[in-house]
Amino acid sequence: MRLLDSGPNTMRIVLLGKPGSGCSSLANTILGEDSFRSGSCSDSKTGLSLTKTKSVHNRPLTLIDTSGLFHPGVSEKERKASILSCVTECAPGVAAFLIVFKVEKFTEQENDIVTQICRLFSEDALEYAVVVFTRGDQLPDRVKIHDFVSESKALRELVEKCGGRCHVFDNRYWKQKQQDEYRSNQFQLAELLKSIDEIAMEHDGRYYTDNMLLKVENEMKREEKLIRQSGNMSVKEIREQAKGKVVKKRMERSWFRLVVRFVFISGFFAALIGVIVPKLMKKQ
Ligand SMILES: Nc1nc2c(ncn2[C@@H]2O[C@H](COP(=O)(O)OP(=O)(O)OP(=O)(O)O)[C@@H](O)[C@H]2O)c(=O)[nH]1
Ligand SMILES: [Mg+2]
Repeated sequence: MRLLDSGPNTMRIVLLGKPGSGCSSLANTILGEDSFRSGSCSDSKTGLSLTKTKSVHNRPLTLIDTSGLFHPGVSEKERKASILSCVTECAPGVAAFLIVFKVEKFTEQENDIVTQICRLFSEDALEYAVVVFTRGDQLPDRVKIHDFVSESKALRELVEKCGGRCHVFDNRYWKQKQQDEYRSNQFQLAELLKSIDEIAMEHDGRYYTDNMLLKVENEMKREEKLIRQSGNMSVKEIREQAKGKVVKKRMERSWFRLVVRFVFISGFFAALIGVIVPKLMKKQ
């Protein structure tokens, strides 16, 4: 675990959700500008995570939009690349995970996203997580998001694991100041930021990290050192190049490992056949 202020002086907030759940729109609502593309022209088709850093209510936030990470029907190679892209953006650690759902029935699919998040990071990630709903306009009148959550056992249990933190936005209809204070993105953003501060306080200012993130960070630091020696570049440019190099090297390593495994397994079966077949022939 490391302190929030170590490394780049920003709080990395990662948005994770089922395709189309509203991650990019929510990131735009939080930043107050259209930095991420949403809808049919979304950036998620590349499967790569995108980031934007901005001061929001005096907090330097880096939002990591991972739209595309959980897209079904992508090849193993594409999935690996999108996971690596997400991990390099999150390293060395994450201040908060926003698990994004629409206000609609919580099904096995939504549950599966949570399982995948815990597999990619770890169960401990939920201690740093906030459940955030989009399409708040679909909440019935006077119903608050905690009432909606309490109607589903699975959702209730998830929110409990996330320290009871859950908020609701409507990226389309709650932009302007509403008569109902609760149904307003400004109000919900202030509440969300309080939850993020709460997470930092609960962990004494330490952000979430794990072996994978630390390993990737170390690899990036090594790459950064080499890049720095090779020319005059800004810190940001060096970091971006290092991310690209780590992703490329890790992709190559994973293919190399796959080939070695294939050669090993085929060799094993060839040897097995070489031993068994002659023995069977002898018996006959
Ligand atoms: N009514 C309403 N529409 C929303 C809301 N949030 C997102 N949308 C719409 O839902 C669609 C998907 O939103 P995105 O922000 O692209 O969702 P995403 O999770 O980033 O989607 P992918 O990147 O394609 O996986 C877009 O057409 C948005 O305009 C919301 O709160 N209310
Ligand atoms: Mg998106």
